[in-house]
Amino acid sequence: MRKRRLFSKIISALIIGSFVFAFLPKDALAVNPIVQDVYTADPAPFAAPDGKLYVYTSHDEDDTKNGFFTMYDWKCYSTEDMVNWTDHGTPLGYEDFSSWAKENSSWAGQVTYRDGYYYYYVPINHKNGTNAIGVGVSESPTGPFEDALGKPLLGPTYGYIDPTVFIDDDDQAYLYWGNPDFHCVMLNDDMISYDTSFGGVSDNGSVTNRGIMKWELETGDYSDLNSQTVKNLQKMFGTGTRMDNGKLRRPTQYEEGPWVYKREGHYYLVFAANGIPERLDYSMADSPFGPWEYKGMIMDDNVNGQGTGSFTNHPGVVDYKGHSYLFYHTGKLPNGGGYHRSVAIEEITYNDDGTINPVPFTSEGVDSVEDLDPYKRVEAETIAWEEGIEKEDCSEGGRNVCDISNNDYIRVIDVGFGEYGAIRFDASVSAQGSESDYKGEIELHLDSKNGELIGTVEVYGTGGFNNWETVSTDIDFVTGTHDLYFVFKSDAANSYKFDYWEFTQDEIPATPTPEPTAVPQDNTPQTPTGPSATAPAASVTTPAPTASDTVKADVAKVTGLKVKKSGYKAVVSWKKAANASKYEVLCSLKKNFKKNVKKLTVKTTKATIKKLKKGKTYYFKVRGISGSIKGSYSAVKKVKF
Ligand code: FUB
Repeated sequence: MRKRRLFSKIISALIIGSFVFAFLPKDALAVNPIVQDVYTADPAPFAAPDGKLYVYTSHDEDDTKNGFFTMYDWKCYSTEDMVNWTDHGTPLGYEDFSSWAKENSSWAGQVTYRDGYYYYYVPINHKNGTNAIGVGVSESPTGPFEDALGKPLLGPTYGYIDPTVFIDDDDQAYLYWGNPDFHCVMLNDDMISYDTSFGGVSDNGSVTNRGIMKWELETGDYSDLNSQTVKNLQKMFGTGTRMDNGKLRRPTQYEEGPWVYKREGHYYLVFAANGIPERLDYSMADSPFGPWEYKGMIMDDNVNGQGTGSFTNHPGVVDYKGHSYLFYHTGKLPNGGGYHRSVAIEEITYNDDGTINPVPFTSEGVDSVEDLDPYKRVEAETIAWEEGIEKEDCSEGGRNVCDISNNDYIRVIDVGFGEYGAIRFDASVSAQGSESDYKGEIELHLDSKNGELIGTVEVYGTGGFNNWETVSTDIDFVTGTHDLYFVFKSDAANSYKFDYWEFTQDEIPATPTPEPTAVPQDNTPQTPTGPSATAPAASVTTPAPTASDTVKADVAKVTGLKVKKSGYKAVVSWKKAANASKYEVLCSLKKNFKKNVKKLTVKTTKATIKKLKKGKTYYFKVRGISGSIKGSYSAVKKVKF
């Protein structure tokens, strides 16, 4: 979704009155919807063997064609904390099934894993105009997936949409799907074929395709609503009231979007229910083939008089890091609606008997389950909330943030700086133009967009958007857990790109070795205790060195600082400082070195600082370092370029 200049869009839409108003959460703590730069729908969460939680979504195009779902591909995101989501781009599209698929039909799919491969079950329209279920395969959870069969796994026939896959504890895999009827097959171990050794039998006794179990929820004979068949179906899927032309169209609540899973011995079927607008209901069973028992609603389509903004809903349920989550979709992004949906999450709770407590849809969403570690590389496309930026495939692999303009921002929630704190920030950026072309800055703020400014990095041309360079700044010892805001400053649109970032932690002091208790040296008799009482008295123990013993000698102050200009570079040199094993060189536009700081760490007594700007005055200073010991800074040198 291009949500450039979000607020001006909202304002103009309100003025012209044609805007389907979808609220933008005003609560600074909002995490729903979880993706803001594109419209996402039909979430399928998957706790992968790598320990991450992935969510696969379908994708509503910005440009809706013929007033209907306009969907060409699927998206993938991952998290380790439930609030910051890393964008993995487009792992699969209808074009990957081009030998048999029709464009614009990439609807709700689901991924699972078996024996080193990931399988993506997706519904797509067949070239003959009906529906079919295909299967993509990949060795990576982020794809790319490719058509495993070169033909549909199921279909083509009407109503074959919304596959959900589930592997039971005995390793038997099941695939369920369908609107209006609900079906199930037992997948073979290869995950790309199914067991046809038994006759598919519908609930009302008619034999269907071999291997396909079918509950006829619309196509059956409902002329007698008091028949045992109808009563059985209603016990399993609820009593439906959906009418068409004065006739009951579906006798149950089941609509579409099934999600089947097992938890603590219970089998669950969660589904989109109650016609349009859809809510989410569920049934439970003691076996993967049922019989299902209808249990009621999990998520209403209307809370406090407010609708979800989407006439469909679609569930995905998962347990992750000790919590249970319901993924669903709404139309709550700006310009959102039934064909412009967005994925959201709520935590769900279970009762002792396995029943699920209903949850409302909210903008607050869920809390983080752990802090994000800023001391390892973090992809810039790892985002809880953003405004203005876009993401794209990166020339270095993965994704990067792009289309950056002035005051666009990214929020990352619960960044754990820890007790010892961050002292330095590095970011990988790229920009058109040469190293003397100033492009803008990235400001680092804590806890809000206008919160404490802890550092700023300047961005200059790197010789092209595919040439990535690291820019750095010192940070004034940030500790604890904070939300981190990257606020982008730039005079021009699309001025630079941002690939990843990382903080450096202050050196953690060595843990003092506990001093052993010395055996007394006098001849006072000891009271013997325990089996060692007969052992000869220990001789005097030599105490192990303590932390204070291991402190190295002071590092001498750096002297003899010289700065020579060489074009837009500064060649900085100084005299060797006693006990220093390396040196830290700082260069700043500010005399107090609080802002616009370039920092280099070198082992020699010379360093070159590049990309300085003509006409600007810079300040330089150097200090020696040995392990955790830092010497005093040299006198400051001031040089105009
Ligand atoms: O996204 C297209 C369709 O809308 C899905 O297949 C249904 O589940 C509903 O969400």
